[in-house]
Amino acid sequence: MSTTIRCEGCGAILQTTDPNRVGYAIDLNHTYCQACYKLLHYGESIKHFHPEDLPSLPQNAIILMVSSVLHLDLLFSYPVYRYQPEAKYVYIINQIDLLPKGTNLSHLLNRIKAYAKKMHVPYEDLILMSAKNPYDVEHLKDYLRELNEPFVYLLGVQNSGKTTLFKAITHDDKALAMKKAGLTQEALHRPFENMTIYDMPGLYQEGYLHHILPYGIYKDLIPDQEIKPRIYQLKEGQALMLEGLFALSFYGQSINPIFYIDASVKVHKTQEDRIKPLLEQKEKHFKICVDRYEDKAFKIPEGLYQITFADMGFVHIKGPGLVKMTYPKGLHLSLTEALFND
Ligand SMILES: Nc1nc2c(ncn2[C@@H]2O[C@H](COP(=O)(O)OP(=O)(O)OP(=O)(O)O)[C@@H](O)[C@H]2O)c(=O)[nH]1
Ligand SMILES: [Mg+2]
Repeated sequence: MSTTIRCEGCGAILQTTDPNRVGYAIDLNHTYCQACYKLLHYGESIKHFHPEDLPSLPQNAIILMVSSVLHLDLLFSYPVYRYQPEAKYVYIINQIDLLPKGTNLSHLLNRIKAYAKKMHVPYEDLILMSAKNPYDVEHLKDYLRELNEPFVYLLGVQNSGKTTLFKAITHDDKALAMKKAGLTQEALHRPFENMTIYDMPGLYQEGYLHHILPYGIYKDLIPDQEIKPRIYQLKEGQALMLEGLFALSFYGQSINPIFYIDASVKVHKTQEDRIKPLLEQKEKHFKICVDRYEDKAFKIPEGLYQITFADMGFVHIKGPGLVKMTYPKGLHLSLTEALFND
């Protein structure tokens, strides 16, 4: 009889034959595959695998669609309900602890509800929470008890916090939850009372930082603590540079963009015509990763709008106006209404 031994960090089937394939370990008795071991102990990411397959889901399932507040512009872009139309879909808007204290959460919730309606997305509930807040996790457990279905699946984009939630609900202490995108390779499962909770591999989102940057760099650009909004005043001809990655410029007299990004991300003011030479210089830092920078103009209507740049954060801008973003080719950018008032 053959048994399958899995890595307890990422769920991959352990194998000792091919170091270039997922799940490689020197010894099948190890708790972790080599990739998870190196990530856990040395913070080193040796290879980026993107799990592709989504297993079929049973009808009597609760699907917790986990999204980070940083990924909300793409919240309803995966037609996941097609995988199992009979399941109950509950949207978990996770990592709300990243938003500044005092953020108008009811405004955020109403915006998301309006967005779901516009996109004709069916859902059972929308829950705003933080997987790192024990009080929120207890609430979620009560909620699951009430629904009382045998199978609960955590689905969503990579790095949205599925494994963090899985660990919090089931008290698993081995699964790895870190900023490495695509960490969970295959479904992990554990009991929670009379239910089974499945932590699924993350859905791959093209255009996020992991698309162009190595783990060692992008892990420091993604916020992990409460974001303090940064307000800038720009006059005609001025621009802002974010690290060597993004630049924001505009057409008009003045603009007061408010950035929601990690505290460690350096932002500095420059002149619009300095963007290109500065990016070329800065490129040294990201040289191996960024092939080419592109420009994109955003026409901002009247009102408060949000430009989201990959999974790094977003900026709020009051329209009307015309804003230009310069960014590494291939990174995801979007313009939406601001999800909350400043
Ligand atoms: N601040 C904050 N960070 C969180 C929260 N939930 C998860 N994180 C962090 O987000 C990162 C990714 O979390 P994971 O749980 O590994 O994400 P995942 O969805 O399982 O990712 P994949 O396995 O790649 O699909 C980790 O650094 C977590 O500590 C949260 O509610 N608040
Ligand atoms: Mg995971």
